[in-house]
Amino acid sequence: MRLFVAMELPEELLEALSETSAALRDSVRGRYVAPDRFHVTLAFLGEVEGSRLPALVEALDEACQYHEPIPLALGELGSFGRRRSAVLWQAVDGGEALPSLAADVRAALRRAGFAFDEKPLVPHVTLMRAADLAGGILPSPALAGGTAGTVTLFSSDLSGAHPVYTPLERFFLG
Ligand code: 2AM
Repeated sequence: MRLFVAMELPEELLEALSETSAALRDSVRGRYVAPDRFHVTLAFLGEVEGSRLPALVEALDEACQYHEPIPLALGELGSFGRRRSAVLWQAVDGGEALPSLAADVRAALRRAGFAFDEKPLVPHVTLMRAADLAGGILPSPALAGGTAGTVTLFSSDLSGAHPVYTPLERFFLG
């Protein structure tokens, strides 16, 4: 199965992200991410054998147990990739706590022998894919703050028209 580890977001952030996404609809063409799939990825593992799930859960449990819930604030819009086919996202600021949690999650994965995408963490919530940014001016994003207390192991099923993310296990902070 295809797996990734992410933070689910508090209601205040989800509402503001939905507002930003709605404002973008008027100015940017591309594929919108449905609000029920908004999350902040901490580590992307890709394909993992189902038989390795218990070891993975144990590693994540260990990484999360010493972390407290994290105050998060939404920031500016940013993008990855090409101007005419970009991943468009809104930044998430969790101070030192968020990179520290991600670093501990990644270290625990490494110790347990799980490979993951080693790109440096850029904390963000993806709002659009294949976004055409060549056209107009982007709207100002809606801002909000709130506390996130859950790290979730998700499976990602890409076989249908839209990705389906399924929470497999939740790890509560604090
Ligand atoms: P994103 O964080 O920019 O949205 C499931 O695919 C999630 O893992 C998405 O949130 C995706 O991008 C993130 N992700 C991180 N690295 C990835 C990679 N190398 N391939 C696919 N998805 C990746």
